[in-house]
Amino acid sequence: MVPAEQTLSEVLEAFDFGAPVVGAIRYGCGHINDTFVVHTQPENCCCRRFILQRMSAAAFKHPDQLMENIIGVTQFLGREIEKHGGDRSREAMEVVRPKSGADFYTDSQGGAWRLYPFVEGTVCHQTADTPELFAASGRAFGRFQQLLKDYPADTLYETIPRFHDTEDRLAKFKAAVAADKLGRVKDCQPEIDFVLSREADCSVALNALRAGKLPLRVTHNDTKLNNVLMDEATGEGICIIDLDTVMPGLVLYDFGDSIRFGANHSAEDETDLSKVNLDVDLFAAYTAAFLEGTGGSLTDTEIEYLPWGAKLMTLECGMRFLTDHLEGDTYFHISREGQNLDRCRTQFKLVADMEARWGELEAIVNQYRK
Ligand code: ADP
Ligand code: GN1
Ligand code: MG
Repeated sequence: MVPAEQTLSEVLEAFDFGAPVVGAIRYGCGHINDTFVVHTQPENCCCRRFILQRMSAAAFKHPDQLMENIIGVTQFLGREIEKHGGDRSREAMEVVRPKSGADFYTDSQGGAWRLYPFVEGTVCHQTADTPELFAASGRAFGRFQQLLKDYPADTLYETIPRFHDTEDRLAKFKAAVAADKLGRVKDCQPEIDFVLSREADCSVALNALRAGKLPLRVTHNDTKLNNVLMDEATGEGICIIDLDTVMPGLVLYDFGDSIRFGANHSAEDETDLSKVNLDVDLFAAYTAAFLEGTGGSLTDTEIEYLPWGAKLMTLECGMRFLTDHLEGDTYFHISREGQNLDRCRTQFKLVADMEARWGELEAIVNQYRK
């Protein structure tokens, strides 16, 4: 794909912003899409902003299906939020169609672009500095899960096939090690061994699903702290964003991915591993708030498996970063060489911490079992 800037002016022409565009610059810390904030200047009124995104061609092979999912989900969420007396313009995303009336715009280089109003008066955090903040994100993700409980799951396309199929992620990882396309295997042996000694773990959630112990639900599947917008005034999580991977999944995926990213005080690509530690207090705060958000709807077994969600999502994500490092960084955006290996190492440090403190995690979760 050409750099997104190359077709940006063509793309800006394709949408009606309702006022003159005065600028568009890169925005946010996502690893997948190319995100821009567009500033417009309405007459006699303050600036109105939009989020303009080129969807990742490496991640999403069918932008048409992806956008059908997102339009369906955002409209459904909007109606549910209204029913509950909320403000859908701040609490649900809304797709702004291009002038053509299609769901998205395809540029002259084949890039697929979409537009959303910028949700103003919100903050997007990269680290959970306090348990209160992390709890607020947990309530929001739990509530999101609840709001979608009656969504017709069979109408959703699988935007990334086998997204959280940890067994499949393991197979892809092994294939990348065997291919060793860039000769990087020699520098990652401890990390490779870390995965190989945990092969059996990769089947724990899938075995429970196959045995009928865990139900499929409509899940977000990418519940990082920076995928929820927090109200600037109240600190509550109000709008869940990054809906690209809303698909049927296990609730432990949503719980686990939040813990993976947020229950520590370091950046995902921190190179000083002494700074990367699981914060059990943050784990507890999130657990309580997430369960509150789900309105007590999880089964006893789902709750019992929550620590596994945390460990599996962290192990899987580390494995994905390492796979991408071995394959030449074609999936996750990087800003420096070796960044995906650094990201992998933080994940494995967190997995090791979870294993060391497993009893504490189980005890916290047990408090909430019926
Ligand atoms: P990626 O898939 O690359 O992570 P996201 O959809 O999460 O892309 O967007 C990247 C960032 O852009 C988010 O973390 C957030 O800071 C910001 N963002 C996205 N959508 C909105 C929105 N509607 N209003 C305000 N900020 C947004
Ligand atoms: C990506 O899109 P973003 O940056 O919120 C990725 C997640 C990973 C995460 C790791 C579609 O999330 O699965 O857990 O990076 N999203 C996709 O930070 O692959
Ligand atoms: Mg994101």
